[in-house]
Order: sequence, then structure tokens, then C-alpha cells
Amino acid sequence: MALLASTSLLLAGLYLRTTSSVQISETPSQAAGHPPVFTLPPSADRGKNILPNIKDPKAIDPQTVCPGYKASNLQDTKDGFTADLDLAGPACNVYGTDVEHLALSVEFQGDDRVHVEIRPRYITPGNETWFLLPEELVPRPSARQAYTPGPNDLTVSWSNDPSFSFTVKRGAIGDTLFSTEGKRLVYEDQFIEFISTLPEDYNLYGLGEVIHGFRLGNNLTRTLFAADVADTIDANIYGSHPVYLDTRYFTVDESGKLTYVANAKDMAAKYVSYTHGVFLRNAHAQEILLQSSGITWRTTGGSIDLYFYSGPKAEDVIRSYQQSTTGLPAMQRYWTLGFHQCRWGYDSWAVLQEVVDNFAKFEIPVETVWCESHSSAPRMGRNDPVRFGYEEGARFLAQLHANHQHYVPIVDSAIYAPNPENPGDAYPPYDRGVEANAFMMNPDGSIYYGAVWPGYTVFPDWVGAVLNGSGAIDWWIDELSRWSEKVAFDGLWIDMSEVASFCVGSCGTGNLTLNPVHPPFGLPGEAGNLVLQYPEGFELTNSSEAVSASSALSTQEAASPTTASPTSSFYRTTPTPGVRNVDWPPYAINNIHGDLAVHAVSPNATHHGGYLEYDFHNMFGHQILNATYRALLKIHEGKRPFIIGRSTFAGSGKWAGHWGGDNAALWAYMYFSIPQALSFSLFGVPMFGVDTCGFGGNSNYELCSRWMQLSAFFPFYRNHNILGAIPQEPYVWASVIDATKTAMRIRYALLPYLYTLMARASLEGSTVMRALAWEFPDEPWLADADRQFMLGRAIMVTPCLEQGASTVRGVFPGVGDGGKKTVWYDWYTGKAVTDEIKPGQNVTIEAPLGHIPVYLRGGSVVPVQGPGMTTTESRRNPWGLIVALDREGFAEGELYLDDGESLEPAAVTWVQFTATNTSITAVPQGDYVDNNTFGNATVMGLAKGPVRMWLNRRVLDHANWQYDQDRAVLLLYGLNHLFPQGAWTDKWEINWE
Ligand code: MIG
Repeated sequence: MALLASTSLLLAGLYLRTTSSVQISETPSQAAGHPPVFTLPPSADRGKNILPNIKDPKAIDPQTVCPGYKASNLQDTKDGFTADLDLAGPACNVYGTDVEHLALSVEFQGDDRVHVEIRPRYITPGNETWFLLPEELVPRPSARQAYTPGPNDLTVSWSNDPSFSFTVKRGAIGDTLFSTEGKRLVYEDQFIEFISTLPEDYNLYGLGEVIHGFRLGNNLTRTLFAADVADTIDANIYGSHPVYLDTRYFTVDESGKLTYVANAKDMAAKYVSYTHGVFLRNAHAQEILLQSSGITWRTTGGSIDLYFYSGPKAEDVIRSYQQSTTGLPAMQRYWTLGFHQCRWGYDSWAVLQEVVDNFAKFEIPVETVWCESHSSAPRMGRNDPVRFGYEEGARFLAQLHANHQHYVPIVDSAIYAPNPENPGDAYPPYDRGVEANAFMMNPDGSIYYGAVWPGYTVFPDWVGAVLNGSGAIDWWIDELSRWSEKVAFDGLWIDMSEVASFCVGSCGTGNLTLNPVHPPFGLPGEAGNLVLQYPEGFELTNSSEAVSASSALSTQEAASPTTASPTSSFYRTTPTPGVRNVDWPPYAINNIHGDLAVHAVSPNATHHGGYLEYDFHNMFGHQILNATYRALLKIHEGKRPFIIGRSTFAGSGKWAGHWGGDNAALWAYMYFSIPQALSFSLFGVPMFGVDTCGFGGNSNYELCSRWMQLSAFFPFYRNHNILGAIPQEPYVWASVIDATKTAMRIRYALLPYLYTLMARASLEGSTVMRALAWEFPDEPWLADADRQFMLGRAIMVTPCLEQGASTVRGVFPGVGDGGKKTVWYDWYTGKAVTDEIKPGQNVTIEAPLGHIPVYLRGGSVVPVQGPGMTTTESRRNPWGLIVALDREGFAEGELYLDDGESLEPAAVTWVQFTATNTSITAVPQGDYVDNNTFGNATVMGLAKGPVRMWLNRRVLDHANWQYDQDRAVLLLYGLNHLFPQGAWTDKWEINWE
């Protein structure tokens, strides 16, 4: 058997990239009498030893050897200009083959947007997609019809001195936003470089997906290459979003002149800020070097397809980016805002039932349970008959749905390729996919077989489907539809979509009979896999146990030495002019897995139509979301698809939400969830949340309690855990039960507010989770604030992120804003936060375990509803309003209502609220009918209590209100009987004097 295995792999060598170390071994099965079980060895997933260019002391700096370009033939066009660019000297061919003739085009596409494009002037048929990202995959923003230059107008100039450069300025204030002046443009078939200076200590955000503080800083290289990897700090992980915000703070003198201030922290000074955005429409593996001098953008293909958005506020940029470029985020169903419980290892209906029962027993809301098991339900379209039998499942799901709860299964991106010689192993979705030309290929047209959880697998060819009309999307829609007839799932969770493959090359080609059963790396709990087994800080809280545990661990480690990776010297590719090397491109990005083929489908995998994976790697995760969206549109006709995807690209938000991937049960990762979420707000993916309580490693009550409370304020709220770690459902620790219930009561009360924010986001591209700096653009000291955040404009969350702490330090933005100072109210008491606080001041706030500080911003009316055990139940409860008055005694807000699920709701209602220190008014508009009554209101910041009150000019009984002088809070309650038809059937007004 061993001999057979290696022979067939050698035969398959045709498709394998020639890797030095692939050897096949087998692991004998424990049980005597069974044939040996074949396992892919770790070496199958090893590539060449690549030294990333940015770490290579011998790397050539293209700026020192490349000639740059000269512009000529300048032509004015309707909305801008064009020019020819020609190489200004002998080709450097530094990391590919120089493209001698380029075309520049500058197009003003709206009063806040300009497009600067540089691409090859002549493209040989057949290699378009090396350079031009097809619009079918990623649409290009188009010019607006009526372009009227406005005050935020951008200007673009160019120069040939010393070689071609371009400069984008903000016309209004003459500020240079982006300038390649003094740097050489490098444009090759496998390498593009352009460089802009940036102001001192610049504030850049975005360029994800990355685990990093929100403000990126000027000592970071961002690599964009989708990778199946845990949330490694600063590395390339799942998604690619080549977009950034650049915020600049200025002081203004009497004459109105602006002076840029780096690292502005003088809290007495008066500042203004301007934010612009930059998007590079390029899906190739790329990296962006952020250095003190500026930004260097390097791609391994594609074109310079740049869009500048002038803002001037961050929210303007984000709105414009979503409206014009990525598309607006998908509106979510109401129920998806409920709490989701998941774990790797919920591997039978019975286990899921137990989880649901436990939530009920402890009276903790759970809206959705997620199914997750590679041992028993790994295959889209086919459930394990023992653990996930269809009949038992139908009963389970019927009951779940009757309780207004939901079910979301995992769908892996790779499709099982069965053993062709074993009829018992048949997997019809595979056969139908082969029939439909649905899978990616080897260069010779045979099917590409990688390996993922189920064993050898194939990979749907979305790119071929979109560009060439091959069958993957229709096949996927059909397969998911068939599956849905047997399992009534409510949404889908797309995993491994980078796309992951656990071996280099088409390792299954010729080997399908081997049926590997185990991925080539350790699972948690197995030796050699770095999974934390003890909660962080365990050595502090349980010191004696920690000592004995660590000595046990070191004994174990001594007994099982780890296999070191090959220490051979580094591999470098010398470019061959005219020939692309897609397997080992001459410019080596700083990929977390090194060789591009490691743990991913190899760059030479081929799509129908002849496109290479090299040019489309970052598209897989995006396009599986597209295909899945289309499938769900068919399965749940007329309903909004609910999809959570792992790998995303600019625009994925129009189809799906995203979770933060494989974080760890560490305090640091709880913090990182905030910057990651804020970044996804910018990326147009508001439906975001992370694995609450931590994925890798064991959580503990303190961390989980804090985290269950923090995530309650994220749009997507899910607890998820790795296989092998200790359980971390919110009911496993008494203190977490209480903390969770407290936070969930707030979240569920706020569902109408959250849903309204989601509706606004999907209608116009506003954000849901917001950075303090976005809401308070004149406070430069908020530029890197990412330990607090806003939910919409009205709510600020200041979570405790530190182990053992019972206080948290936070700022109260807006407090220094001249006469119009912002006032903040404590969510729990309704009391205004003291007047003494200064702008930017770090205030110590009480945050004992179980308490998450939440504040209401003066000027807001927040609609609430009685919290229930499910969102459905909540939606049937009476309404309420929280009015947080500003210093002038004014507040406003809004509410969006629809059926909570229709893609195009037949009826919607918007309610506009205004309040003063003598009134609350609700003005509904629309035809969605909601019959829940209006029960109560809380008015915060009312200096003087009422003597008389009226509802629509009819006197209100004094029994319906109460004023608390100490807190300056007016409470109205027991109003339900006054709204027999419902709260929002007609305009109403409550007045007092
Ligand atoms: O390689 O399905 O990120 O959430 O629990 C592991 C098992 C595969 C990775 C996902 C994680 C999920 C896990 N999956």
C-alpha cells in the first residue's frame, strides 16, 4: 500500500508542482485486522522555502533600477484627460517583464470621486485578465451623469520631471492627497509599484483584512492574499480589501488658513479634519508598505485602477465607496440579529437539542444554533445518517422553528471527491459537478484534486462560471436546493473559502482510491499543535495548578520532538523576460504560508476559459458568496439570504456578513474584535462579529463574561469554540449567565434601533459600528481610539478589556465642543456624566465583572422594545423610547419597520422622532402595520419635572409619569391602553409643562 501510494503520486507529478519533499506515509489503524488508513503527511503541504521580498536583504529596490515612464499625447476628455506613457529607458525587468507602453486615464466621476487608471496600452488577446480585473467579477464604478464640481473637488495633475508622476489634491484646501512625484512608476506583467508620500505620522485605516489596531501606523506591511490561517497578528488572513481612509487634522488660524498637525494632541487647540479614501481595484496578491515616508503599493499583476473619494468626513467616504464601488450591504433578516450559538463539535441533532434545552433551562435567549462537525456532517448535500439523520432532523428543526429559533449549518468550500472504485463512497453532488464542468482544473484540463477535511476534494470554479459560463454556479444552486429539501436550514456559513487545500498542487490526481482520512496537521489536543490549553492568566489566578500543568507539558514535549521544517536555502525566482512564473512569482509577497501553493489551491490551477488561479486567488471567497446568495434567493424565495462568509473581497457585503475567523480565547483578541469590526464597517460589511469567548484555546468565566457583553453590541453576535477546548456556552459559568442576560436584555431592547441602523446601511451605505473618530472628526486624540466604539450615532460602548480589572479608562468625545458640548448619559441610571470631564481626558469608569459601560449621546431618540427570549417574541412586545436630550433640550431619532425578512418588503414604515424639553413627537410614514402598543418612555437630561402632561392634547393621568430630580430623568409608563391600535398608526405627541 505504501509503495502504491508513492508510485501513484509520482505519476501524478505531472500536475504537482515539483516540490522536493512530498512523500506519502501511512498511519496504521489501531484496530487489528483493519487495513491501514491512509493519511496525507505534513510534507504534502510544504512548498519551496520562500524568502519574502520585504525580508530579503538582497532584494532589489525597483526604484534604483527601473526607468519610469514619460507621458505624451495628452488629450482632454469630457470628464478628464488621457495620455500615453512609454518606458523612459531600458527595461529593468526587475520582478517580471516591463510593459513598455501604458495608457493613463483620469476621469472625474462625481463631485467627490476621481478615477486614475494606468494599464497596458496594447493587450495581447489571451492575457487581458493578467492585467484587467473583469467587471463581471468586480464591477467598476461608473461616471455619474451630471457631474458638478463642488467644494470638495479633487484635482489631478501630472509631471514628466524626472519621470511620469501624478498628484491628486483636494481642491478646496490645496492639500496633496496622493502624489507619486519623485518616484518611478514600475509596471511589469508580474509586478507593479507606485509610491506616494504621505504627511508625517499619517492616520490610515483599512487595507484589510488584518488583525491590528484600527489606525495602521507607519511601520507595517499589509499583504493581501487570502489565507486559511488563524488570526495571526499583522499577517495576511482571510479577506482582501484594498481600500483605505486617510484622515488629516489641521489647525485653523484667524484667516482660515489650515496647518496640518501630526499627532495632534493639544487639547486646548481647535482642529478640523478632512478624510479621503483610496481604493485600488486590483485582486492580485499584493502588498502595501506603510513607512514613515509614505505608502508603497505593490501588486503581482492587474492594473493601477485607483479611485479617490474626497469625503470630507469618513462617513462620506464610506457612503460613497459603498454606493459607487462595492455595492450596498445586504439587508439582514430581523432574526439574524438575535444571539447565535455555535461550536466545532456540535456533531449530532441530539447535541444541538441539548444546547437548545440548556439555553431554555437557564433562560438565556438563543436565536440560532449552528452545526459544525467535520466528522459527521462535512459534506454539503449529504448528512451523516446516524448523527444527522434527515427524519430526526426534520423533527428537530420543526420544533426549533416552532419556537422561532433557527439553524445554520457549515458549508465547506471544497467538495469531496469520492473513491471512484468504491460504489459505497459515491457522492452524487461530486458526480453532478463533474458532469456540469463545475470544478477547477489542472493546466491540461483534468480535474484539480486537493485535500481538505473530508479527504481529496475538488473546488468549484466560480471564476469560470462567471467569465466563461461553465457550470459551477448553477450546479451550486441546484445542490444547495436539493439539500434544503432535506434539511430546512435558515442560512449558510461558508468556511475555508480562501480557498484552502491541505496539500501543494493536485495531490489527489491519480490517488483518489487512497481516501485520506486526516488532514496533515494536528488537531487540538494532538502533540505538536499550538493550541493553548489553559486560559490566559491561569498562572496568575491558579498558580499551583499552572506549575504542575506546565511541568507535565514539558515532559510531553520532550517525549515528542517536533519535526523541523527543511532548512534548505531560500528559493528566489529570476524573471525570464516574456514568461510569467505563476508558481513562484519573482516578487515574493510576505505570505503567511510562504509558497503561494501551501495550504491553498495552487496558482497554476486552471479555470474554465483558461484563466489561472494566480490571477483570481482572492476572488474565490467573494464568488462563493455570490453563488450562495443566488442559491438562497432560490431556496427562500423572496427572502433575504443570510450568509456568513470567511474569505471576502471588496463588495462581499452586498451578499454576506463576515465573522472574524479563528481568534483565540485571549484578552488581546477580544480587543482586536473592535478594530476588526470598525474596518469591516469601512469595507461595507456591517454584519460582522467575532467568535465570542474565543475560538482557539480554553476560555474562562472572566473573559467569557466580558466578551458575551461586548459582542452584544456587534451586529453579528455569535459564541463559537474550537473542537477540543472546554465548553464556553454562556450557561457553563454562573457569572457568565448573569452577565450575558444583562447584556442580552440591552441588545434585545435595542433590536429596533439596530435593525434601523442596518436598514440605513443597506439603503445608503452608512455604518452601524462606528469609530469615535468618525463621529467626532474634530478631535485628533481619537485618531487611534479603538477600545471604545459607537453603535450608530446614539450609543457608545466602553468595554473593560483587561483581565482582573474592575474599572476601565475611557473618553467622552464631544465634551469640549464649545457651547454645544456633547452630553453623555449612563445607560443604566440615565444620569448625565459629569460636566467636569475635559476633551480627550481618560476617565476611570467603574466596570465590575458583569457590567459593561454603555452611554447614550445627548440629542438622540432611541426606539426600544421589550426584550424577549427570541427576536420574534421581542417583536411582539410593547414599544418604548429612550430620549437623551442634548444641552439645548433637543433630540431626534428614527425607526424602520418592515416584515423583517422580505427582499423587497411590500410595506415599510419609517417613524421620525423629535423631542424637546417639553415634548416627544412621533411621525410615522408608510404602510407597514405594527400593532404593538406604546408603553413607556424615558427622558434623560430634563432639568425640571412636569406639572401636567398631555397625549395628543388629552391630559395624561399623573399615575403615568414620575420625575426623578436627582437623575434629571422623567419616566412615562403604563401608556399601552392609550395606543389600542398600535404605537405607529398615527402621528402622536406627548407634551408637558
Ligand atoms: O480548519 O469547521 O474558521 O470557525 O470551526 C478549521 C471547523 C475549519 C475553520 C473555521 C472555524 C471552524 C473550523 N474551520
